[in-house]
Amino acid sequence: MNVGDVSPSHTHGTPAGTLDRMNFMASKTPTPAPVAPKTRPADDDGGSVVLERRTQKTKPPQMYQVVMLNDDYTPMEFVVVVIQEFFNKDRETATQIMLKIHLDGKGICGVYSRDVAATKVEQVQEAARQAGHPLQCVSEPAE
Ligand code: TYC
Repeated sequence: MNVGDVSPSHTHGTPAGTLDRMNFMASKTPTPAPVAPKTRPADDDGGSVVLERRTQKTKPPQMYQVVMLNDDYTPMEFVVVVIQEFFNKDRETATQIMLKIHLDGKGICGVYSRDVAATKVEQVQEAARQAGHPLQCVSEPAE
């Protein structure tokens, strides 16, 4: 039976040729759905799976070093405590870093992601401001 046998196109406003096309399409065998790729190794490949090596596309994020600056007024003890507190250094390491800053004019207290470095700078500046010391530190790209 054809579609046109039930509803003749010319009496129901269907454009001429439409029913012919529908009957043509209905006569086609549907194409089979795509078969999912095998997730297990085939029987004859010895059970090995080869992974293609891809060129690495992402590079690690830029890191930032927090650099503390020397001045003539901030007490050494305050600097040591700040380095211990905000840069998680033990007392000996903090003392070495403080002395390096004192002697060289500046020194690296730690290396972090950009946001963490910015937060460290704010914490140091706020602690110095509250204590009334001119201690300064900045963050800058490492390497
Ligand atoms: N130069 C300071 C002093 O002699 C000590 C000091 C060290 C200050 C490190 C700041 O980042 C600094 N009291």
